[in-house]
Amino acid sequence: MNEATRLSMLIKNQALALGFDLVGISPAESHYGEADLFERWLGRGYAGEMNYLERGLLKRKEMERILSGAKSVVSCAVNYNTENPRSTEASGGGWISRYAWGDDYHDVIGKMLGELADYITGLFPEETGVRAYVDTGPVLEKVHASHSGIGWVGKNTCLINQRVGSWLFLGEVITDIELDYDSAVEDRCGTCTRCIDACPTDAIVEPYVLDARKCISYLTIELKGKIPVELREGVENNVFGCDVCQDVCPWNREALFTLKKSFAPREKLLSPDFKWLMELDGDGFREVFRKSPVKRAKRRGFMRNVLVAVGNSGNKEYIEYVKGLLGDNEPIIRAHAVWALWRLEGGDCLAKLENLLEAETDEEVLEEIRYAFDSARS
Ligand code: B12
Ligand code: SF4
Ligand code: SF4
Repeated sequence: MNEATRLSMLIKNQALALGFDLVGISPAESHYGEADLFERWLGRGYAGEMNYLERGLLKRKEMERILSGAKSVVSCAVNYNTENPRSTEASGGGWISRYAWGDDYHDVIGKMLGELADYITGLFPEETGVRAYVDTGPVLEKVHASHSGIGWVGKNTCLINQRVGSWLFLGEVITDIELDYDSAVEDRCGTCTRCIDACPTDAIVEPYVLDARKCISYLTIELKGKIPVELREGVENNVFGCDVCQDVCPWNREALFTLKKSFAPREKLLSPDFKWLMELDGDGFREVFRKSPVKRAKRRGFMRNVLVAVGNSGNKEYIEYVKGLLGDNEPIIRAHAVWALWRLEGGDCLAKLENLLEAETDEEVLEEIRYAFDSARS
């Protein structure tokens, strides 16, 4: 057995021992054709406000800029699927996407990758270059994972493993040591188009290409300001992320379940009750979403999403709760409360909105009030 083969075996065994479900290795090549497609994607404006993607373009294209002498990428994946209903089966309440039901994967997987990186450096007496990333690094993670044979990138743009499905978190250790490389697996989407057909906002604009600006995941997690009014209806009941294009994927029909306790759902986050969500104040939000990926949206972003979903619910029982948020300290929450109230009450809320006009000074909230009046007139 040559040295690269021996080291690759050791590293893969260690990754599995640390709890990764899948591991594969690919060369740290600079110019995969995909990097050019990524640039074209940016050029079309599909990244919306995610400016960090463009900022990291050169690093994404040339790994040498991340780690001098980079030779290999050890791609790892952890399954986060649990035995709970899909978004397409659940009824009532909001929807927090599956990946956010348990602990924040950045913490859980970051720690595992750190241990793998330490193991790799410990294999050599002399200094070895390693960089470990999960999600936030300037790395095209799906591209590297697919070249390392742990799955293919499907038409929904998620990495899918034939055996495990696509409920996977990805992470990688980049290193300057020479290893044995795995080969890519074939694309098994075939003629299927379920994800494209099911996407509520038509965000998959062509097979394998996502316009993030339309994607509910982007609108409810990444976007900082107001959700564009014309896209709010499409958000349906999603209050953080979206699972639809994975829930309908045949490769997830018999997806395996995770053994990681960290990703077990926190009870109240499964189809969460809207009344409960609308009552969360700053302390309540911090308490419920401690160590959860949802904390990223902050209360103001999360409550914005909740109000859009409540506005879409058509359920008049929520009116009093929405009214309670019309006086919130955060303008973005007041703005979306106006919209939700208009959706639930229609013309009946105009007198209330008229009263608000007198005290409101924030332009974004005023814009929503004017929108309700204009819609009532037309
Ligand atoms: C930005 C980002 C997003 C954006 C953009 C999503 C996207 N499809 O890339 C938004 C906010 C929408 C998002 C959503 C989600 N994300 Co995200 N996201 C990222 C992030 C940080 C960067 C990905 C990226 O570079 N996107 C840019 C585009 C260009 O990449 P791409 O889709 O791979 O682009 C390829 C295609 O467009 C193709 N292409 C372009 N033009 C053409 C033309 C033709 C003809 C063809 C064939 C191909 C083609 O080539 C491009 C390059 O390969 C990664 C982490 C990372 N560092 O990689 C996580 C990551 C991709 N996300 C992840 C997850 C879990 C999610 C969500 C499931 C979360 C949720 N439940 O809401 C959703 C899934 C939505 C979806 N259908 O993809 C996981 C994916 C795991 C997996 N199994 O694939 C990652 C890897 C994070 C992680 N470390 O685990 N995400
Ligand atoms: S995550 Fe939801 S909105 Fe985004 S592409 Fe998939 S189905 Fe469409
Ligand atoms: S739903 Fe069909 S087309 Fe979409 S990713 Fe899954 S197999 Fe591929």
